[in-house]
Amino acid sequence: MKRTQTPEEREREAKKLKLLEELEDTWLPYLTPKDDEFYQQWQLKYPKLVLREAGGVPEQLHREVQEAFGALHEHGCLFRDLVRVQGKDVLTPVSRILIGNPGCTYKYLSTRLFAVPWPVRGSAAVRYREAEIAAACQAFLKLNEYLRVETAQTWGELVAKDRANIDVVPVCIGPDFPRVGLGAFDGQDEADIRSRSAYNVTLLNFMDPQKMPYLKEEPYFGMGKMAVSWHHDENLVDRSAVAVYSYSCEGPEEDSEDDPQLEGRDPDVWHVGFKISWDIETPGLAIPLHQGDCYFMLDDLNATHQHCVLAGLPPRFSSTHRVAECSTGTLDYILQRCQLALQNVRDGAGGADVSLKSLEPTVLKQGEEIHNEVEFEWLRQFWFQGNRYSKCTDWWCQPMAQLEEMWRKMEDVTNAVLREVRKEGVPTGVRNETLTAILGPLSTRQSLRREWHARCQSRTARTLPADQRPECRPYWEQDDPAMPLPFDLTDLVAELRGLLLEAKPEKERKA
Ligand SMILES: O=C(O)CCC(=O)C(=O)O
Ligand SMILES: [Fe+2]
Repeated sequence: MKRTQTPEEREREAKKLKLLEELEDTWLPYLTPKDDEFYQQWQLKYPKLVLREAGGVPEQLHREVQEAFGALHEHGCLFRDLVRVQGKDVLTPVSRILIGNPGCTYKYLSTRLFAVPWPVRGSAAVRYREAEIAAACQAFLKLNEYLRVETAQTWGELVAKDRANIDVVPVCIGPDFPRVGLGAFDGQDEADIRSRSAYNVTLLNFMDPQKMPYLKEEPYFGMGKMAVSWHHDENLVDRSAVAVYSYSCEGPEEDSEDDPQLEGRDPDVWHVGFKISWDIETPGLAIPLHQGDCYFMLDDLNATHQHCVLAGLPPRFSSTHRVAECSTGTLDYILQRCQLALQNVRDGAGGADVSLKSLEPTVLKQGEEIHNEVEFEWLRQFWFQGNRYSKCTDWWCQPMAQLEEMWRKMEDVTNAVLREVRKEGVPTGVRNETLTAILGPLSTRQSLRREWHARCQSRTARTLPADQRPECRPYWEQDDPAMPLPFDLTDLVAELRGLLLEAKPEKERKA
């Protein structure tokens, strides 16, 4: 399988390796609540990280949320994702499900997750497979609302404290004076805070360490086994908050004999780790998370810092509420895009003989780009995840069928465009402009199809149970009479390149 790594990924990887080399075989220091400097460092270097212990959350909400986690787990609604990391396909150790606003999606590690809708007011009733699944989605909506309000309030208080500090603290005071940080929240008003706390999805995580014999060791600080490696959360609205509800299924007060002699974090207890990106001076933090604890990453914390999840002994769930950047990630958005593309089809004669309203290169190019977008960002992403979505709800069935139907029409459109460029007697200049406009999107289509096809065949993909196994869809055989164009576009792209070259004057061809 070909490994595709972006230049940024390569650069980051090199930087990381260099950092690890510099460390040689020493660990960087990190702090836990057992350390005297823990709270001071937290206030000084991690002021936008806020912990809300379980006691501060309503008892009834705990009960509903914890029952909801259990129900989704029992009904088999959580799945390990086959994500792409540094050009390789890997299964996440944690199982996940995305719940959120109807039609919303969230993309991470090249994987678009499709939200199982929670029952927001004012949108059509959702059919769930089981009453318990319906109740669970309702519970996470309630938790979302609670965390949204708590986030905005805590954030507001922090901004106010920051402002007060600036006003009170004389300028001559030393740089290490503990405070939130001079103007750390510059120019933020209530509206910013409100929109950056307006969580539209939650990504649920589950892992039972006992069933995961191989977990990676934390590489920089020696914090022990990780359930989730160091990362920034992706695909979020700039400076938006993330709120996490953590539910480790620990027995009643199992109170592990806290041996104060022992160095580092307790390996039986789940923790969240924090570090400042690219900083090897500031100690990292490992914050223990007990049943029902919540933490908040406010403002730019997620951008300036990285976090990881350190495994404990018991199974654990978490619900991570986010403001997904979904300007190109909602069902309404992609439906509108498809409608835009199909506006170029003249009403009437359908099928293989579609006729196009405009042959303008910009119009054709846009059409082919939308064709790629719906195929690779929606249809292939969806079917790559097997049949998992139907476990909870049939909500995505009709939209996916509709998108596929529109995509199928776009195959006819591409076919019609090709008919035009192959026509005898088209002036060279016109033909070249058309060829130049469509060659980019068509060769992208060709290489992405190849990549998705290979991803679906990967060894890891084939080990998955049948109902989760990636489906390469749409897919059709070379000689399928129902399809106007082949699945594999290698020959076609070569033909178009040839046509373009042919039409160029001798001089240019040599250059
Ligand atoms: O489970 C947690 O506490 C956080 C998980 C996390 O970092 C993530 O899902 O991005
Ligand atoms: Fe995260």
